[in-house]
This record gives sequence, C-alpha cells and structure tokens, in this order.
Amino acid sequence: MASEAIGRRDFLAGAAVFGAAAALSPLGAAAQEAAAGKGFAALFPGAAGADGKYALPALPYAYDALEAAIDAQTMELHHSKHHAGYVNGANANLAALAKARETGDFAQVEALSKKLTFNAGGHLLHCVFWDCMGPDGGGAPTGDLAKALDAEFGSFDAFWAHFAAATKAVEGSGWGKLSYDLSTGRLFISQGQNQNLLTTFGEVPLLALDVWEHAYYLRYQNRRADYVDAWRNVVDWRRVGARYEALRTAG
Ligand code: MN3
Repeated sequence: MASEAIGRRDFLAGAAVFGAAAALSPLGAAAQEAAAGKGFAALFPGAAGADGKYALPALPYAYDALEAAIDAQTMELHHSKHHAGYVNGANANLAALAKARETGDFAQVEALSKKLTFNAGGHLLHCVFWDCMGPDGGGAPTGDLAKALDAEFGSFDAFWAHFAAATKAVEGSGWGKLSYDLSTGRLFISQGQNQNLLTTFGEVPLLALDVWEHAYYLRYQNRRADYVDAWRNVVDWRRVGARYEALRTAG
C-alpha cells in the first residue's frame, strides 16, 4: 500500500509539471492515473504524453553514450527518425479510426487496425529498448531478477546463451525479448517478427533487443551476431530488474 501511495503521489507531481505545457485531457489523465496506480507506467517510460497520445520519450543518456555497442549516428537516426515514425504513425492511425467512427466509413478499418499494431508495437518496444540500456551497463543482474533467471533458465549464462541464439536467429526484421508472462509470473524468451508479430497475450517485455537492420547496419553491416554479442555490454540490469519488480509486485 505504501509504495502504491508513493508512486501515485510522484505521478501526480509529474502530471502537474506536464500540465504546465499542455492541459491533461480527461482521457490522458484517466489512463495515466490507472497505469501509475498499478506501477505500470514505469514499464514504458515516456511512452505517452499528458494529452494521452503516444509520445517520443527523451533518452536518459546521450546518443554517444552506448559506443560500447552502438555508434552515435545509429542512435540518433534510430531514435529521432525511426522511433519517431512509429509514434507519429500510431497517433495518425488512432485519429483515422476515430474519423471512421465519426463518418461511418470503415472502408480502411482492416488496414488501419493492422497498421496500428505495427506502429504502436514498434513504439512500445523501442521504449523498452532504450530503457534497458545505459552507459554503465554490462555485468549480470542481481536480486530477485537474478533468482528468477536462475530458476527458469538454470543460470544467467544459460539464459544469455538462449537469448543471444534466439535473437541472432530472428527471421528478417524483429526483436529478441526476455518477457514476463502475466498469467504465470514466469520469464520466457521470445522472438518478435516485425514490430507486432509472434507475440503472446500477457507477454510484457523486460528486455528487448532490436535486430532490424536500422539498429546496427552502419557499424556491423551484415554481422548481426557481432552486434548481439556487443549489446551485452550496454544492458543496464538495474533497469531490467526494476521492470521485473514492477510486474512481480503488481499483484
Ligand atoms: Mn528499431
């Protein structure tokens, strides 16, 4: 109860700051309060603005902070162009669907529904991607996350071997993910195709590695395996552990 109350208070303080720049719409306020009350807002940092629309989060580090694995130019293009494109696309898809409801013209409903999962899926996965990296990354997890990885995979090294193999083997454009299953509370490794496919219901990613070519081609060209191996040096396990705690304790 105490942590929930603190989280809510911190959230409301943050909302007040946002409110100075843009009025909090009833929809945005309700959605953000609901998410903050459950501790879920921290799982997708900065994913939504005060108006309830999807927003491009500011990165908590500089574009050149992850040189141990990713060059600054790739980071800048990836964040300011590719990720921004998914944000704008998802908001445009939602607006077009709202327009369809107003006019009763649902001729594009199938295409818009598909595009919405592609764009919103891409947006949310990138929020996780940025969140689980940092300039002080590397090493291994500690605490409850370490225990959960040992319980599920046998050891951290066994987990990483499985995760790296699955990520390197993603067919075409996609993601390697360590995810939390809301139905069991267990961890599992999944491959994501595109931004939205091969995903189970109840899957919440704790760790997400983008293996679209735009994520690595400038430095690594076709050597995706080298990128995946180097990426281990920038994983911020404290952030991943915090993501796990938010889900584990949500009840
Ligand atoms: Mn990407």
